[in-house]
Amino acid sequence: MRSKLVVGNWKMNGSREANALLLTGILAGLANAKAAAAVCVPAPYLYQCHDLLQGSELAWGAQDVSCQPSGAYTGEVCASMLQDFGCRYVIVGHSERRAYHGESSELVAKKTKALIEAGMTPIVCVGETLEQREAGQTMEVVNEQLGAVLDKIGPDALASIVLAYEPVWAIGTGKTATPEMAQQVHAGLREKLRACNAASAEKVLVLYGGSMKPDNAADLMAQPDIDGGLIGGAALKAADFLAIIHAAK
Ligand code: 3PY
Repeated sequence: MRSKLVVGNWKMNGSREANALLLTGILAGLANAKAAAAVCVPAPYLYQCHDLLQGSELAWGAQDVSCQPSGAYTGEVCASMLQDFGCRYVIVGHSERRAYHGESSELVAKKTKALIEAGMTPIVCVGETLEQREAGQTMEVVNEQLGAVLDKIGPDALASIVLAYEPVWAIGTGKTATPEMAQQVHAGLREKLRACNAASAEKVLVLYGGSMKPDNAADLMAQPDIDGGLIGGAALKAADFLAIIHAAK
């Protein structure tokens, strides 16, 4: 039986004042949650999470990382810096990075490896566009994205990742995959994980992302292969984020 995990992806939102309110609001409502919870915040606010959340039940992390260890890479942030600020999770391969920053599956795989080597948990995002879904290519696309990561990290490191299925057509659109549609893809992803390392595959958390909200979270997370959520807009309101966390049974 896998535990549940709910992670807020704040994207490029926040201010010191708003974050303090949001984080204290979340902390106030976490008691008796059955799911573990985390927030992935913009890099400048990692120090604030480090200050406010240390010793609490709410973990924190970042939304991207460089695949390089250090050096002349202007604007980049490397894994050891994220670790310095107590990051437990780091999102890699979010579709917004693949689409707006041209990130390839090979680059996402390198970032994943860098994070594992630095002792953090990568949250590896995969997902298909609407055109790809309509062309019947969903599994082909997500298996290619996942496959690049598995080839790079190898079977022994499989248990070190969290996977997130985020259909691109459900991100920021308010559209959500039905629980059955999402479960079908999650089950397919689990099969691919099993082919890599059967024992570790049962332990890997596979989150659903893409307009998960308080009113659909319970049904999505009741599916056998949906182990939690990667939450966009609803993670920016303490009440909504807490409702999702508490929807996990
Ligand atoms: C969304 O739900 O919009 C997301 O992109 C979560 O990562």
